[in-house]
Amino acid sequence: MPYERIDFVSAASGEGITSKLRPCIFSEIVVKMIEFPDGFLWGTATAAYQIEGAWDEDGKGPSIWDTFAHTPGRIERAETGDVACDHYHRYDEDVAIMSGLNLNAYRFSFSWSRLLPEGRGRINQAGVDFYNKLIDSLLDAGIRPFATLFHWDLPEALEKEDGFRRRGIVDDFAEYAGVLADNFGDRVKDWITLNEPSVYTFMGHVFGVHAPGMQDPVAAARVAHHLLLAHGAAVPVLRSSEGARVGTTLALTAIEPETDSDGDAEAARYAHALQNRIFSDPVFGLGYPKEALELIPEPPVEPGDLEAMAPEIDFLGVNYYTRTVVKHGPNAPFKFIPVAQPGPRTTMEWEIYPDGLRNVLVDVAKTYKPDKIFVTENGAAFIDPEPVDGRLEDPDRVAYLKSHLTAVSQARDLGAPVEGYFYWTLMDNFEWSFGYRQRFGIVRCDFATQKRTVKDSGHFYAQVAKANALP
Ligand code: GCO
Repeated sequence: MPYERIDFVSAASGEGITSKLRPCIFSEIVVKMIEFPDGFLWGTATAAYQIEGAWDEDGKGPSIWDTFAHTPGRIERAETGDVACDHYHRYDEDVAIMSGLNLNAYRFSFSWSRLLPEGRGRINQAGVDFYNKLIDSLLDAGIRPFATLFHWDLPEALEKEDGFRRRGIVDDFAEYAGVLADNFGDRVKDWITLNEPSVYTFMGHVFGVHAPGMQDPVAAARVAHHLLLAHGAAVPVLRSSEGARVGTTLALTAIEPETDSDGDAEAARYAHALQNRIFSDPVFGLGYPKEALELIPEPPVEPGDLEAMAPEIDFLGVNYYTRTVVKHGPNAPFKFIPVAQPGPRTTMEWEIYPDGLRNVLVDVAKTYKPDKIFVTENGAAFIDPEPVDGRLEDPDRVAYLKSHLTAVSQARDLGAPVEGYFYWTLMDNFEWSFGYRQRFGIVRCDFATQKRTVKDSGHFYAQVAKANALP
């Protein structure tokens, strides 16, 4: 097992051994460690709308998520991100928590409408000031910032002009990228253009359960195409600041056929094209997969677009949560039928399936040969107990971390150039249409008092980050 180091620990000291085990030990015990390479990044990921709050403070313009969450019936229990984790006012405390957890990287997103309230043109200096303070405090704490440009909270002003359905938004996005590079590029070196364009496209424009709440497949095809062009336009702008490394983050799901039959294999090809390759193929210069084009309305491709979507990037960000198991369904709307996932689930009803993370990482490494891969999100929601005397026990999340970090290590051994892992998420936060019910954090956030409590999983993750190894 190439990814395990065997350590021999003296039984005399009994270090790390429970008292129950001690009597059984004759001379030595074996502690297996999975080690990560020097410089491996240990972080958490968040997104502006999910944590910042201060939705209309200090000149911030509204985003489509403000509008959506304020619309009755859209979010469970009518919850909103108006206050969320109040990170806008408590960023210092949150950075101190990350530092206390030995983390050396942090993925966050900029709120476009906090910086450019109208989406373009006038810059809101108070927004610039906030992100300057956040970035400086991260750097002071030795935490490397990874900044996402677009984590779905489009300025409402641009949505009024048809959002990502309008081709001209590509220029607006490039202008926004320039504002970020100019103001923060001296200190932020790692940039992520988009977060999960597939989720923004489909949940927001086909299923209507995310902002802007549309159910229009033709619009969705335009959105997908313009997101890819926006990514392509932003890369050179960001790259123009010295030392910048630019990538993008895709939601990738492990797709598995239910059986070995040819029909199930065909279903898996369609599911893979629709859920994964529809964005990853164009980003890496392969254009839209033909199976995906059979399933969605024609994207508005103009000459030169396929090249424009595929500038060279420095890394791929992979968000992985679960797998999709499918069976033959030639007459189903997307030519596959999802079947029930067999394994244990999180409270999101997502199967806990760490092998899928390994398989996805190995698959993208082989298919697209990115220079580097970061796992930019991976995590689990569970029902947590209340803290008792400042301690919160969340053994399921600890087990989830262990199994998924093992999968990352296995993927590395199989050749995937994974150089960092960002747990989703730092602290419990606004989980989109689920509101605050789904808790993913390694830090509990009590939304009534804004008190933060590090969960057992947070303490466990801190040990991993410190040792650069998984005990
Ligand atoms: C996404 C987003 C995050 C989510 C997380 C858990 O994947 O939906 O990037 O904002 O909160 O994935 O669902």
